[in-house]
Amino acid sequence: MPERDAGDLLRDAERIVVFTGAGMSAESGVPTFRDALTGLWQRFDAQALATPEAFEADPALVWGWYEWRRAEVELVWPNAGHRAVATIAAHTPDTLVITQNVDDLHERAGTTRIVHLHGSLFAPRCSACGHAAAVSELPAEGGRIPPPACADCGDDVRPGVVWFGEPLPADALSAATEAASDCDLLLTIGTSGLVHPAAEIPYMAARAGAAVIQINPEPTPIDSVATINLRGPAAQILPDLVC
Ligand code: BV8
Ligand code: ZN
Repeated sequence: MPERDAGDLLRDAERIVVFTGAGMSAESGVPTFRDALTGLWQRFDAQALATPEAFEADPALVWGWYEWRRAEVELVWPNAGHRAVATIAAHTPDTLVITQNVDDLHERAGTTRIVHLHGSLFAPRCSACGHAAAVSELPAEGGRIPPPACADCGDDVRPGVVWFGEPLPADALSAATEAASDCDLLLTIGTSGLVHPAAEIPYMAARAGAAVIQINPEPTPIDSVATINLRGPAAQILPDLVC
């Protein structure tokens, strides 16, 4: 029997997980995690800035970085890859998007069933009492911006993202683990597979017997479990898959 290609796997799948990383948003122009270090922040290491310790040491620096990144996301649009993912979900209702990204481009492309493993730029909360805070007016310019005070307890509001050294939201991680262990197809798109425990998702699906399709211009550790490797940019490859 001729080997089934990615389009066949997609057409036949009944339970799909789409696992995405920063490469999913690259063609929209969203700076990837490491590219988001320009201007004031260029002398920092992203992994050092995206930590509770950095926020503790200099809340205005870290809050300013996230507000600048949110402003960047608000300037761009979902790309053809995000729209193709929304088409997949419309065609196969039992599709869950599990993203490591903190932008809202999957939502703006029309996808509704999404798990944000690393939180969102659009869900600030109080660093003390956890009270959800309003998304403030976009900053007029970049730079250090003192975080707003919590309306409930007055403590600093923090970005609604998961920092290095912080646990992933338990509900998000269990929904993702459950879906990955039960799907019959997992698409992994634009992730280097280096950040744990999110990086374990494709391996969970492969162990459970799912087919794994990887879309990435570069090789990654996930090559070892990919049924099919599509080497190239998501916004070019995905639309051809769904047409
Ligand atoms: C935790 C939000 C424990 C913030 C982010 C096990 C082994 C090793 C290390 C660890 C481990 N367990 C824990 C760790 C430590 C750490 C970790 O994994 N470190 C790594 C770096 C070694 N993990 C943690 O700290 C996690 N927490 O485990 O807590 C715990 C448990 C209980 C109680 C207390 C503590 C938390 C990790 C979450 C960190 N937050 N994001 C923010 O955004 O500011 S992660 C952040 O970096 C992004 O979300 C992304 O996931 C990650 C990587 O970013 P990028 O490099 O930009 O993107 P990506 O890796 O996806 O690479 C881009 C890819 O796209 C490339 O492959 C490229 O080829 C491709 N590409 C480019 N263009 C395109 C494309 N693909 C397709 N189309 C294109 N056009
Ligand atoms: Zn509070």
